[in-house]
Amino acid sequence: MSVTLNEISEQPYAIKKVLEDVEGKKEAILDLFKEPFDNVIFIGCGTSHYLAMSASSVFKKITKKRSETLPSSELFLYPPKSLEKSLVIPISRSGETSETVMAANYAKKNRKSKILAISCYEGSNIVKESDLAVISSEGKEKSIVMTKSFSSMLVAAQAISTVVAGDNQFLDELTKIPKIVEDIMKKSQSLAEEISTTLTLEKFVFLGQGPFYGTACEAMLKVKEMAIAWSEAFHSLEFRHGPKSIINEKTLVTMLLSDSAKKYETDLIKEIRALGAKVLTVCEKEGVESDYTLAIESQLGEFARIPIYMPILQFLGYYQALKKGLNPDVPKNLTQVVKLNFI
Ligand code: F1P
Repeated sequence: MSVTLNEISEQPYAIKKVLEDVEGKKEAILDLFKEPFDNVIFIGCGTSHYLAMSASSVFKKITKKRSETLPSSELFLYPPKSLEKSLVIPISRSGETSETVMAANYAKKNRKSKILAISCYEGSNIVKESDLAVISSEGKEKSIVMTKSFSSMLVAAQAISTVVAGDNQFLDELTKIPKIVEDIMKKSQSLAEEISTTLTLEKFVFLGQGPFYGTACEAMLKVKEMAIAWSEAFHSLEFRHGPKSIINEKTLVTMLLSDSAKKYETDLIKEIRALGAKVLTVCEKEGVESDYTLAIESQLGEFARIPIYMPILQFLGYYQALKKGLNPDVPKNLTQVVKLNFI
């Protein structure tokens, strides 16, 4: 049995456990935020960078505070000003990725920033560098590609946002996610398998606005890593401004439908289909004309339901790999952790 397939299916439990970890660290999180940070910078590499994008979007919305995202390397190569008044939130499954550890080290030692780490490994270097850490203990993976680590660490970031904002209504929404992900798992798997077995595809485009853009980037990376296929991600409405020229009849465009941009995204789906691409729409409820639809029926707002969109996106990369006779557990050219010998 594939480790990746198992780990995709283990997401509900990993999410449930990380919510408990945040619950246990509520006071420590509130203590840390007593400092009047003028910016909160989420950083990461690869999947964790894309996770940081969605996490920062949620943080801004829920806490109404300033936040931004950087790939870890940018933080120490092109450091933003006033780092000393910033909180840096490094996200790293392993907690050992060289650029992320280097960035945290730079921010702490050279700029006296505070560090709040999100990782799957308690004893990792990134946790050692941090003033506080939230750990997704069940997010640990044998697979090289990140799946349950992504969704559980994203929920950790969402839960931290609710603690900082004192927004119990949003926290209540997050506690519903494990069961909804459990309930959507089979439907996600069979739809991804159906698409991969019935369509001959050569290009994959993932579209998302706001909190869904980071998630679209992560879906793009899953297809690249597991299926070694051409894939790109864009803010939904950016697709018209040039990239749509790549559409052909072997293109699958996946729309991660939001609430705020739904009207515009629904019009765009019509246009994309008229150009000959197939469209998979991942959304809250049925009613959007599409070639394939996964309606999650979560009753949750757009900033809460992001992790529920993940299984179908991960299964898509998985089944595309199988279709090409590839082993998703052993992606080409990749290692589980990138450690640079000069850092
Ligand atoms: C993240 C990462 C993944 C990538 C591969 C190597 O590492 O770059 O994005 O898919 O698994 O590691 P981490 O900092 O989250 O451990």
